[in-house]
Amino acid sequence: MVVCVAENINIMSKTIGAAIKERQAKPIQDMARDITRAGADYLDLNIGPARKGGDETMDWLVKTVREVTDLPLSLDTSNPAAIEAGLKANSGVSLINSISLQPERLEALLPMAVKYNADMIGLLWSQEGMPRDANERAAHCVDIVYKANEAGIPTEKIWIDPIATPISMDINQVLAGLEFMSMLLEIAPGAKSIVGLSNISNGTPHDLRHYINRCYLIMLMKYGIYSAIVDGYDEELLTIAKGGMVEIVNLVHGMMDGNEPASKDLSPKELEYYKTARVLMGKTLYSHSWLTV
Ligand code: THG
Repeated sequence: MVVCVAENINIMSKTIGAAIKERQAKPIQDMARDITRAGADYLDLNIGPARKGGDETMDWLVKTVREVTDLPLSLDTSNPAAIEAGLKANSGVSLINSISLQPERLEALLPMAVKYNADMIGLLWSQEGMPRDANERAAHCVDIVYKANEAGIPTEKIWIDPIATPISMDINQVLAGLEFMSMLLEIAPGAKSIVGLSNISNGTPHDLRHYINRCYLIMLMKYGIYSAIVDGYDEELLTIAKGGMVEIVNLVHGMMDGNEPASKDLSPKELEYYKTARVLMGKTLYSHSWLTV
């Protein structure tokens, strides 16, 4: 079972963005109810950089969502004051999204995680920017767990995020994320993990994005991924996360073990996952038409 953090309440969305700016509760509450019913485990509340008035915005958003759901909340903004406003306003469980290795983030946010007894996402992003490979991710991971422990946060409350990037940009980063996941248990025993699945399919034609997200989730599950940031409206993805579609999961995991299925024997659904897994494993070059070739 993979813990599903729904990404849908975010300021980049046209309807939700406008509703947040105009303090219209209804579209947000309707969505929060829908996603709760669909089986999400957490709601990510993403208000972006929120430089001006972010604290008021997060306070309002948390209270608005709280009226219709008891789900734990992931507070997603780069404004630390807005994170704290969310932690104060939330009567339930909070996850800080996120704390990177940038000194000012560590300094501002680690004490908040302790004070409000919140879990934290440890984002493997440093002063030098994006990690280049699995080894750099491993080094950052050790660093952030050490610093968080030192501040009084137990490893069990740290959700490590290796940072997923679009497959249309660089397959090697996708592979590095997977390789890192295969190492995490040894690097940081007891730490949790989280990956933003939709990051991978950013830049992929809209109606095809779900194929990539679902297949990448299955691949991460091979290494025991703890949670994923997901589209809460993607039923098939939630089914996979909750332990369903076992045959498809076994097919993809078998491919990762080097078992090449006879593609002429595959059903259309299996073929869809087979082709997508080949792209995500770096065996077929990504192109927008990967499903039809
Ligand atoms: N790790 C962590 N936090 C994260 C991410 C991560 N927060 C932000 C992001 N990545 C996860 N959230 C989203 C939210 C929306 C989309 C992708 C990731 C998205 N939206 C559609 C689009 O832009 O085309 C549609 C927007 C809409 O209309 O709703 O792709 O990796 N820790």
